[in-house]
Amino acid sequence: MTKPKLIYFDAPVSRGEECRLALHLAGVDFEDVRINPAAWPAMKEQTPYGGLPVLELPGKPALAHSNAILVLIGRRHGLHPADDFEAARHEGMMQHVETLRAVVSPTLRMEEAEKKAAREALVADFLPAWARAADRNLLNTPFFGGDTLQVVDLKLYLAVRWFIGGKVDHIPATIFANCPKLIAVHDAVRDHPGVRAWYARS
Ligand SMILES: N[C@@H](CCC(=O)N[C@@H](CS)C(=O)NCC(=O)O)C(=O)O
Repeated sequence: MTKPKLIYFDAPVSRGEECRLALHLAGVDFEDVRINPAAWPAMKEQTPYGGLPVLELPGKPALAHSNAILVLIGRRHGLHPADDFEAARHEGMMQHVETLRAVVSPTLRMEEAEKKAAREALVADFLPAWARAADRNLLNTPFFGGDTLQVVDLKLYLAVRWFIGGKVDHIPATIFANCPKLIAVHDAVRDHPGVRAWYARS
């Protein structure tokens, strides 16, 4: 292996896409390996914890869990705070995004009636509470740490983008409308030149 390899499903979403964006913004020349879902069952037990993304670096064992990957990239390339307390604060917010995914993701596999009921319950309670907690921990603007984009912002961006596009059935696109700081992070990441460059690539 001559260059880093980021392995994820062939979709521009979630944990894999935030790691791809981090590598791109860090200026790392990486191999963007995209797995067909049909190939996944045979691969699953070969990954460190049975999930993707996985980052492979020359001479190192495979690294998994999106937050570990993001923190490593962030630390090495100035996209994560050097101050240990501020870094931990960022990691707390990154864990908050993982909590959101852990609660919402099971609904992806539900049949329609069960999915509708589960998501309506999330809209009534969990999602607004999650967003309020995110918003009150956003002490700076436009990014979580102030003026510069860091890996936590990529994670928040992917999480917010998931919902506000209006493509998650039974969850209104306005679900985070009362959380202006959360929306501001999303918009600032979306409009960041490096992020725009990633999506403009052919
Ligand atoms: N804690 C892990 C979760 C990994 C995870 O569950 N990834 C999903 C895709 S976003 C996956 O691999 N799903 C397929 C499976 O679990 O078999 C992380 O943060 O990377």
